[in-house]
Amino acid sequence: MTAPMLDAVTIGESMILMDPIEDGPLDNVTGYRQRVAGAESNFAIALSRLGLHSAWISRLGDDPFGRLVRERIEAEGVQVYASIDAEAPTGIYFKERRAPERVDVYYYRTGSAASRLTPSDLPADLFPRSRMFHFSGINLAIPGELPRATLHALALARKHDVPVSFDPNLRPRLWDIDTARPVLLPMIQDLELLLTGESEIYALLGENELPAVLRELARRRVRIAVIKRGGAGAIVASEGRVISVAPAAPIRVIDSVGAGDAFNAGFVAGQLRGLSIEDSGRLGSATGAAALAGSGDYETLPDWETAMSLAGSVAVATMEVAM
Ligand code: KDG
Repeated sequence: MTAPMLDAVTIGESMILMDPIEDGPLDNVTGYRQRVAGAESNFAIALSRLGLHSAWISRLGDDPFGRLVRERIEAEGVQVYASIDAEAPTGIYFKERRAPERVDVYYYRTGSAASRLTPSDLPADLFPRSRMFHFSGINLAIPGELPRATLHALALARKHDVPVSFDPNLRPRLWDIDTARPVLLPMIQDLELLLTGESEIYALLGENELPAVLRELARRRVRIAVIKRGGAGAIVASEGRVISVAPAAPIRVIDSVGAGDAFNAGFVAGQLRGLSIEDSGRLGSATGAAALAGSGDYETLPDWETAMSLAGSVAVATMEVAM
Protein backbone atom coordinates (compact mmCIF):
# COMPACT_ATOMS: atom_id res chain seq x y z
CA MET A 1 0.00 0.00 0.00
CA THR A 2 1.41 3.43 -0.87
CA ALA A 3 1.63 6.00 1.92
CA PRO A 4 -0.97 8.80 1.62
CA MET A 5 -0.03 12.22 0.28
CA LEU A 6 0.82 14.99 2.69
CA ASP A 7 -0.16 18.56 1.94
CA ALA A 8 2.86 20.10 3.64
CA VAL A 9 5.91 19.15 5.61
CA THR A 10 7.83 21.56 7.78
CA ILE A 11 10.78 21.48 10.18
CA GLY A 12 11.68 23.56 13.22
CA GLU A 13 11.95 24.03 16.94
CA SER A 14 8.91 24.28 19.18
CA MET A 15 9.18 25.23 22.80
CA ILE A 16 7.26 25.53 25.97
CA LEU A 17 5.81 29.01 25.98
CA MET A 18 5.48 30.63 29.38
CA ASP A 19 2.59 32.97 28.72
CA PRO A 20 2.22 35.59 31.51
CA ILE A 21 -1.20 35.91 33.10
CA GLU A 22 -0.72 39.68 33.39
CA ASP A 23 0.49 42.19 30.82
CA GLY A 24 3.45 44.44 31.60
CA PRO A 25 7.04 43.93 32.72
CA LEU A 26 7.85 40.36 33.75
CA ASP A 27 9.23 41.61 37.10
CA ASN A 28 5.63 42.13 38.22
CA VAL A 29 4.03 39.03 36.73
CA THR A 30 2.59 36.61 39.29
CA GLY A 31 2.09 33.53 37.13
CA TYR A 32 2.21 31.92 33.71
CA ARG A 33 0.09 29.63 31.56
CA GLN A 34 2.12 26.77 30.17
CA ARG A 35 1.63 26.63 26.40
CA VAL A 36 3.39 25.26 23.33
CA ALA A 37 4.60 27.41 20.44
CA GLY A 38 7.01 27.51 17.53
CA ALA A 39 6.73 29.16 14.14
CA GLU A 40 6.72 25.96 12.09
CA SER A 41 4.43 23.94 14.35
CA ASN A 42 2.10 26.96 14.45
CA PHE A 43 2.03 26.75 10.66
CA ALA A 44 1.43 22.97 10.67
CA ILE A 45 -1.36 23.30 13.25
CA ALA A 46 -3.04 26.10 11.31
CA LEU A 47 -3.02 23.95 8.16
CA SER A 48 -4.43 21.00 10.06
CA ARG A 49 -7.24 23.12 11.50
CA LEU A 50 -8.02 24.16 7.93
CA GLY A 51 -8.44 20.49 7.05
CA LEU A 52 -5.09 19.82 5.38
CA HIS A 53 -2.57 17.09 6.18
CA SER A 54 0.64 18.46 7.66
CA ALA A 55 3.78 16.99 9.19
CA TRP A 56 6.32 18.62 11.51
CA ILE A 57 9.91 17.42 11.97
CA SER A 58 11.91 18.23 15.09
CA ARG A 59 13.79 16.86 18.07
CA LEU A 60 12.57 16.99 21.68
CA GLY A 61 14.11 16.58 25.11
CA ASP A 62 13.35 13.51 27.19
CA ASP A 63 11.47 15.67 29.68
CA PRO A 64 7.85 16.57 30.57
CA PHE A 65 8.13 19.58 28.24
CA GLY A 66 9.11 17.49 25.22
CA ARG A 67 6.21 15.17 25.96
CA LEU A 68 3.82 18.12 26.24
CA VAL A 69 5.03 19.64 22.95
CA ARG A 70 4.46 16.34 21.17
CA GLU A 71 1.07 15.76 22.81
CA ARG A 72 -0.31 19.22 21.99
CA ILE A 73 0.86 19.21 18.38
CA GLU A 74 -0.37 15.66 17.76
CA ALA A 75 -3.69 16.55 19.35
CA GLU A 76 -4.09 19.08 16.53
CA GLY A 77 -3.86 16.31 13.93
CA VAL A 78 -0.31 17.14 12.82
CA GLN A 79 1.98 14.18 12.10
CA VAL A 80 4.93 14.63 14.46
CA TYR A 81 8.33 13.21 13.50
CA ALA A 82 10.47 14.12 16.48
CA SER A 83 13.40 12.11 17.73
CA ILE A 84 14.09 12.15 21.46
CA ASP A 85 17.35 13.54 22.79
CA ALA A 86 18.29 12.07 26.17
CA GLU A 87 21.01 14.64 26.71
CA ALA A 88 19.46 18.00 25.88
CA PRO A 89 16.33 19.74 27.13
CA THR A 90 13.29 21.03 25.28
CA GLY A 91 13.60 24.80 24.78
CA ILE A 92 11.49 27.26 26.75
CA TYR A 93 10.63 30.88 26.15
CA PHE A 94 8.75 33.61 27.97
CA LYS A 95 6.58 36.30 26.46
CA GLU A 96 6.48 39.80 27.91
CA ARG A 97 3.34 41.53 26.70
CA ARG A 98 3.60 45.31 27.00
CA ALA A 99 0.80 45.79 24.47
CA PRO A 100 -0.82 43.48 21.89
CA GLU A 101 1.59 44.64 19.22
CA ARG A 102 4.52 44.96 21.60
CA VAL A 103 5.48 41.52 22.76
CA ASP A 104 9.06 40.81 23.71
CA VAL A 105 10.47 37.30 24.11
CA TYR A 106 13.12 35.75 26.34
CA TYR A 107 14.54 32.48 25.04
CA TYR A 108 16.04 29.62 27.04
CA ARG A 109 16.92 27.43 24.09
CA THR A 110 20.71 27.40 23.77
CA GLY A 111 21.83 23.77 23.35
CA SER A 112 18.22 22.57 23.20
CA ALA A 113 17.26 19.19 21.79
CA ALA A 114 15.91 20.80 18.61
CA SER A 115 19.17 22.65 18.04
CA ARG A 116 20.75 19.15 17.81
CA LEU A 117 18.46 17.86 15.06
CA THR A 118 20.75 16.25 12.47
CA PRO A 119 20.27 15.42 8.79
CA SER A 120 20.09 11.72 9.71
CA ASP A 121 17.04 12.43 11.93
CA LEU A 122 14.99 13.43 8.89
CA PRO A 123 12.30 11.02 7.68
CA ALA A 124 13.44 11.20 4.05
CA ASP A 125 10.39 9.25 2.81
CA LEU A 126 8.11 12.19 3.71
CA PHE A 127 9.50 14.44 1.00
CA PRO A 128 8.52 12.57 -2.16
CA ARG A 129 4.91 12.46 -0.97
CA SER A 130 4.57 16.10 0.15
CA ARG A 131 2.89 18.76 -1.94
CA MET A 132 4.83 21.58 -0.25
CA PHE A 133 7.91 22.05 1.93
CA HIS A 134 7.78 25.05 4.25
CA PHE A 135 10.58 26.37 6.41
CA SER A 136 11.56 29.54 8.18
CA GLY A 137 14.76 31.49 8.73
CA ILE A 138 14.53 30.94 12.50
CA ASN A 139 16.10 27.50 12.04
CA LEU A 140 19.13 29.03 10.37
CA ALA A 141 19.72 31.40 13.30
CA ILE A 142 20.03 28.59 15.84
CA PRO A 143 23.60 27.58 16.73
CA GLY A 144 24.07 23.81 16.45
CA GLU A 145 23.00 21.19 13.94
CA LEU A 146 19.55 22.57 13.09
CA PRO A 147 20.74 24.81 10.22
CA ARG A 148 22.43 21.84 8.51
CA ALA A 149 19.37 19.63 9.04
CA THR A 150 17.16 22.35 7.56
CA LEU A 151 19.36 22.75 4.50
CA HIS A 152 19.31 18.98 4.08
CA ALA A 153 15.51 19.02 4.23
CA LEU A 154 15.52 21.75 1.58
CA ALA A 155 17.83 19.63 -0.60
CA LEU A 156 15.46 16.65 -0.23
CA ALA A 157 12.53 18.85 -1.25
CA ARG A 158 14.45 20.09 -4.30
CA LYS A 159 15.50 16.56 -5.23
CA HIS A 160 11.87 15.46 -5.31
CA ASP A 161 10.59 18.64 -7.02
CA VAL A 162 8.51 19.59 -4.01
CA PRO A 163 7.48 23.29 -4.21
CA VAL A 164 9.23 25.31 -1.52
CA SER A 165 7.69 27.96 0.71
CA PHE A 166 9.96 30.15 2.85
CA ASP A 167 9.41 32.76 5.56
CA PRO A 168 12.60 34.62 6.61
CA ASN A 169 11.04 35.22 10.06
CA LEU A 170 13.85 37.51 11.15
CA ARG A 171 14.12 37.33 14.95
CA PRO A 172 16.27 40.17 16.33
CA ARG A 173 16.65 38.28 19.61
CA LEU A 174 18.48 35.54 17.71
CA TRP A 175 20.65 37.52 15.28
CA ASP A 176 21.08 40.95 13.76
CA ILE A 177 20.31 41.85 10.18
CA ASP A 178 23.95 41.96 9.07
CA THR A 179 24.55 38.43 10.32
CA ALA A 180 21.22 37.19 8.97
CA ARG A 181 21.45 38.72 5.48
CA PRO A 182 24.16 36.49 3.95
CA VAL A 183 22.43 33.40 5.35
CA LEU A 184 18.84 34.28 4.44
CA LEU A 185 19.30 35.88 1.02
CA PRO A 186 20.42 32.66 -0.69
CA MET A 187 17.18 31.05 0.56
CA ILE A 188 15.19 33.57 -1.47
CA GLN A 189 15.75 31.83 -4.77
CA ASP A 190 13.54 29.56 -6.90
CA LEU A 191 10.67 29.62 -4.45
CA GLU A 192 7.07 28.73 -5.07
CA LEU A 193 6.18 31.06 -2.23
CA LEU A 194 7.95 33.73 -0.24
CA LEU A 195 5.93 34.71 2.82
CA THR A 196 7.66 37.66 4.43
CA GLY A 197 7.16 40.67 6.66
CA GLU A 198 7.35 44.08 5.00
CA SER A 199 10.17 45.54 7.07
CA GLU A 200 12.25 42.36 7.00
CA ILE A 201 12.21 42.01 3.21
CA TYR A 202 13.11 45.67 2.74
CA ALA A 203 15.97 45.27 5.23
CA LEU A 204 17.19 41.98 3.75
CA LEU A 205 17.22 43.27 0.18
CA GLY A 206 18.50 46.72 1.18
CA GLU A 207 15.71 48.35 -0.85
CA ASN A 208 13.22 50.97 0.19
CA GLU A 209 10.64 50.91 -2.58
CA LEU A 210 8.11 48.27 -3.52
CA PRO A 211 8.85 48.16 -7.29
CA ALA A 212 12.54 47.50 -6.60
CA VAL A 213 11.67 44.77 -4.07
CA LEU A 214 9.28 43.08 -6.50
CA ARG A 215 11.76 43.30 -9.36
CA GLU A 216 14.44 41.68 -7.23
CA LEU A 217 12.09 38.90 -6.09
CA ALA A 218 11.09 38.20 -9.70
CA ARG A 219 14.79 38.09 -10.64
CA ARG A 220 15.27 35.49 -7.89
CA ARG A 221 12.45 33.43 -9.44
CA VAL A 222 9.98 33.75 -6.57
CA ARG A 223 6.70 32.66 -8.16
CA ILE A 224 4.43 34.16 -5.52
CA ALA A 225 5.63 36.83 -3.09
CA VAL A 226 3.42 37.62 -0.12
CA ILE A 227 4.48 40.69 1.83
CA LYS A 228 2.68 40.82 5.18
CA ARG A 229 1.99 44.28 6.56
CA GLY A 230 0.48 43.51 9.96
CA GLY A 231 -2.60 45.64 10.60
CA ALA A 232 -2.37 47.03 7.05
CA GLY A 233 -3.01 43.67 5.36
CA ALA A 234 -0.70 42.27 2.71
CA ILE A 235 0.60 42.64 -0.82
CA VAL A 236 0.71 39.64 -3.11
CA ALA A 237 2.75 39.66 -6.31
CA SER A 238 2.80 36.89 -8.84
CA GLU A 239 3.88 36.74 -12.47
CA GLY A 240 3.55 40.48 -13.06
CA ARG A 241 0.29 40.94 -11.14
CA VAL A 242 0.20 42.78 -7.82
CA ILE A 243 -2.77 42.89 -5.45
CA SER A 244 -3.35 44.40 -2.06
CA VAL A 245 -5.24 42.39 0.54
CA ALA A 246 -7.02 44.24 3.34
CA PRO A 247 -6.87 43.06 6.94
CA ALA A 248 -9.80 40.88 8.01
CA ALA A 249 -12.67 42.40 10.02
CA PRO A 250 -11.42 43.85 13.31
CA ILE A 251 -10.98 41.42 16.11
CA ARG A 252 -9.99 42.41 19.64
CA VAL A 253 -6.23 42.02 19.42
CA ILE A 254 -4.73 40.25 22.42
CA ASP A 255 -1.33 39.23 21.08
CA SER A 256 0.16 39.47 17.60
CA VAL A 257 2.78 36.68 17.92
CA GLY A 258 1.86 33.76 15.69
CA ALA A 259 -0.32 35.82 13.34
CA GLY A 260 2.32 35.70 10.61
CA ASP A 261 2.49 31.90 10.78
CA ALA A 262 -1.30 31.75 10.63
CA PHE A 263 -1.39 34.07 7.60
CA ASN A 264 1.17 31.81 5.91
CA ALA A 265 -0.95 28.73 6.55
CA GLY A 266 -4.14 30.40 5.30
CA PHE A 267 -2.43 31.47 2.08
CA VAL A 268 -0.78 28.07 1.54
CA ALA A 269 -4.07 26.28 2.25
CA GLY A 270 -5.74 28.43 -0.40
CA GLN A 271 -3.04 27.58 -2.93
CA LEU A 272 -3.11 23.87 -2.11
CA ARG A 273 -6.86 23.89 -2.60
CA GLY A 274 -6.49 25.55 -5.99
CA LEU A 275 -7.77 29.03 -5.05
CA SER A 276 -6.67 32.19 -6.85
CA ILE A 277 -4.05 34.50 -5.29
CA GLU A 278 -6.94 36.85 -4.37
CA ASP A 279 -8.84 34.17 -2.45
CA SER A 280 -5.65 32.75 -0.94
CA GLY A 281 -4.82 36.27 0.25
CA ARG A 282 -8.28 36.63 1.78
CA LEU A 283 -7.87 33.31 3.55
CA GLY A 284 -4.43 34.35 4.81
CA SER A 285 -5.85 37.58 6.20
CA ALA A 286 -8.72 35.75 7.89
CA THR A 287 -6.52 33.05 9.45
CA GLY A 288 -3.93 35.61 10.56
CA ALA A 289 -6.62 37.74 12.21
CA ALA A 290 -7.97 34.77 14.13
CA ALA A 291 -4.55 34.21 15.69
CA LEU A 292 -4.66 37.73 17.18
CA ALA A 293 -7.55 36.87 19.43
CA GLY A 294 -5.62 34.78 21.97
CA SER A 295 -2.48 35.12 24.07
CA GLY A 296 -1.03 31.85 22.75
CA ASP A 297 0.19 31.41 19.19
CA TYR A 298 -2.44 29.05 17.75
CA GLU A 299 -5.30 28.26 20.15
CA THR A 300 -7.80 30.61 18.46
CA LEU A 301 -7.11 29.44 14.88
CA PRO A 302 -10.19 28.71 12.78
CA ASP A 303 -11.43 25.66 10.91
CA TRP A 304 -11.99 25.85 7.14
CA GLU A 305 -15.65 26.98 7.29
CA THR A 306 -14.97 29.71 9.84
CA ALA A 307 -11.92 30.93 7.94
CA MET A 308 -13.83 31.00 4.64
CA SER A 309 -16.69 32.94 6.13
CA LEU A 310 -14.28 35.51 7.66
CA ALA A 311 -12.40 35.64 4.35
CA GLY A 312 -15.58 36.50 2.46
CA SER A 313 -15.51 40.09 3.68
CA VAL A 314 -11.79 40.74 3.06
CA ALA A 315 -11.31 43.31 0.30
CA VAL A 316 -8.68 42.85 -2.40
CA ALA A 317 -7.67 45.33 -5.08
CA THR A 318 -5.32 45.35 -8.03
CA MET A 319 -2.30 47.60 -7.56
CA GLU A 320 -0.55 49.39 -10.38
CA VAL A 321 3.14 48.99 -9.70
CA ALA A 322 5.54 50.18 -12.37
CA MET A 323 8.02 47.32 -12.59
O1 KDG B 1 6.15 33.10 14.89
C1 KDG B 1 5.97 32.84 16.25
C2 KDG B 1 7.26 32.35 16.83
O2 KDG B 1 8.20 33.39 16.81
C3 KDG B 1 7.11 31.87 18.25
O3 KDG B 1 6.22 30.80 18.31
C4 KDG B 1 8.41 31.43 18.87
O4 KDG B 1 9.19 29.88 17.23
C5 KDG B 1 9.39 30.85 17.93
C6 KDG B 1 10.68 31.50 17.81
O5 KDG B 1 11.64 30.78 17.50
O6 KDG B 1 10.76 32.70 17.96
